[in-house]
Amino acid sequence: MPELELIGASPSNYVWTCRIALAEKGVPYKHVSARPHTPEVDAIHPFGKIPVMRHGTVEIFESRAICAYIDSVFPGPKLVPADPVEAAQVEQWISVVNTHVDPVCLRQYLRGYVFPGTPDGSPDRALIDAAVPRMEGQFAVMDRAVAKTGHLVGDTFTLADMNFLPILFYMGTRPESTVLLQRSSALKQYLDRHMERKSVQGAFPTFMPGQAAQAERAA
Ligand SMILES: N[C@@H](CCC(=O)N[C@@H](CS)C(=O)NCC(=O)O)C(=O)O
Repeated sequence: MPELELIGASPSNYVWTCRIALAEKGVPYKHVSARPHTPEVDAIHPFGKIPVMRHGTVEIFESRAICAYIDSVFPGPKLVPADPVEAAQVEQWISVVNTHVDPVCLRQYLRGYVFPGTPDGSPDRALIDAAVPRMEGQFAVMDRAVAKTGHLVGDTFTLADMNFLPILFYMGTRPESTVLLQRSSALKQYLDRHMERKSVQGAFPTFMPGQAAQAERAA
């Protein structure tokens, strides 16, 4: 079988999710670091987003599709349980994480710190302050979701957890979200526990979001 290539810079939560999935399945792969809208990414994703994947002649874009491919083509533990109810619950949480949590916690709140777009590069307080009340509600929902078993679905580490964990990690890197995490005891325990996983550590970002952009601005 040809070697699988996962293309995308490691700080991306979606790249991180796919790399956790590859490690959980035990699939050897080549990680090619590339930013959104660069030629190697644009060659596969019609909107230039990361991650994208190449496996021989197969090219796939969108993290959920990449993980579906990995789960069905390779042997190893299933990323999505075979049980139909649990499988639907995994999709339900992936959808909530990607359509509710990611847009507020990362695209709005974290972005207010790392890509503020302010003249002097200082945090965009209006963006951040508008996100925090919405995050409070989301943290409460997610805290309840993991309280019973320490997982989003059943009592195993599924693709739903793989989607959520990178976002939650970034929430521990900024002040307001750290306060929310400290108040959400089940969520905090969930984060601390699963950050220890080999698959999660092995794909840990080699730099933090915004760092390269800041370095470029300074140069
Ligand atoms: N729905 C996509 C989202 C991917 C995505 O938004 N990736 C970000 C990096 S975390 C990106 O490429 N952003 C550049 C852009 O939106 O133009 C997926 O699941 O793969």
